[in-house]
Amino acid sequence: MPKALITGITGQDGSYLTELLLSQEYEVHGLIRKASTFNTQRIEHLYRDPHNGISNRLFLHYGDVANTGNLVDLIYNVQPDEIYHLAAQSHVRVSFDLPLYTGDVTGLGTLRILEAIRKSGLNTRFYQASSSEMFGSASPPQNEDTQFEPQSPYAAAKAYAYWVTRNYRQGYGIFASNGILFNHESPRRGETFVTRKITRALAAIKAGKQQYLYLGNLDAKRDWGYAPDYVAAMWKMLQLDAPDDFVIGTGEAHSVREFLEEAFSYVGMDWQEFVRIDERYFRPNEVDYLMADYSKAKKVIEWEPRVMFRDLVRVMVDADLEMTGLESPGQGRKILEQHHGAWHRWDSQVVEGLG
Ligand code: NAP
Ligand code: F7E
Repeated sequence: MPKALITGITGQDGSYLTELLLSQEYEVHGLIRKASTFNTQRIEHLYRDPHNGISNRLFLHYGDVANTGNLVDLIYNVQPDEIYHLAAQSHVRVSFDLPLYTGDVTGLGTLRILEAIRKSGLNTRFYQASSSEMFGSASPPQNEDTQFEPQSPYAAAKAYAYWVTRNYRQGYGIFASNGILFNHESPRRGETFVTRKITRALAAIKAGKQQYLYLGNLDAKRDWGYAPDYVAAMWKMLQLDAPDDFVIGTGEAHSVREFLEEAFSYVGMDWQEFVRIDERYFRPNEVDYLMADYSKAKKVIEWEPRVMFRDLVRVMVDADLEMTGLESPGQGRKILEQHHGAWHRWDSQVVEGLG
């Protein structure tokens, strides 16, 4: 039985990747932070129920990627075949408020794990969660050959992590790959990222619990895909004969304004009546336009996105309406049943889809 270690298992991607690996009969180990409040909601459905037949293949370990000793012990004790390093301070706006912390966790965290692998002498395959933010102000479309022009402490930390991953691959022969993922979203997306902030607010406004939605720059364009499609790409990268780096995205870009238009019009509302601009959400530097050229991934790992922009918006709106106790138009649910054979929700019923 292959063994995987996931850092960031409690995050959006960590939860979907766990479901994928468990469905492929992996034994999955996850690093979680000790918190005074619950931080395991996204994976609760996987490990809480002793009768689901999978919780005996899922193991959680306390730790922190800022803590070198704990990572060395964990990797030595678990001896994973594959490590998916997803843990990060992942919010770009927050990285301007916490630049040193972000550098330590998001940048040096990667080096700590690579060093632990090197010192352990294990033949572990390593996945680094690199980001399209590294491209920053480089012109679209961006691919593996595009030069990085990072525009935030987050992006600079990710660029550092990208390069040490390549250094350890070239210098020490470690199977270490970078997935350069463009924005990917879902009903499990953190509530302060713009897509989820919009779909949650839309549901709260419809339920009469919120009057306005306050946002920052509506002109930024992003290449938004669906997170479960993207975790499949991570896994595919580590199944290759040799390590390599890949851009993953949809090849389509839309502005925040277009996201608002698509979401509100789906439920027959006019976003302009409800959205207000608040300067607090502007960033010292903005990334204007990201759009992936994922042709290398299409060719080499045979990866393609299944859920595109309009459908993604519908999936997220349906999910937030239903989680607020409202009826949804249901198009999103239909799309997921068609593409994924299951309806992934925040409190996930995707267990049905596990083998
Ligand atoms: P996320 O939802 O913000 O999850 C981040 C995870 O990292 C959480 O499990 C968090 O734990 C954990 N974490 C944070 N600091 C930690 C620390 N010091 N030690 C141990 N764990 C720590 O992020 P995501 O959207 O799933 O993204 C996964 C990874 O891909 C991140 O590295 C992100 O930067 C990168 N990425 C994301 C996107 C995207 O569009 N989603 C695109 C490109 C790259 P808690 O639950 O305890 O906070
Ligand atoms: O912002 C604009 C904001 O925070 C998207 C992370 O997963 O993807 C994510 O980073 C755009 C930006 O994502 C608000 O200025 C307007 O232009 O949802 P976001 P991000 O910064 O693109 C990359 C690939 C990652 O790697 C990161 O980890 O939306 N925007 N108004 C706003 N953004 C937020 N958060 N909140 C607003 O009110």
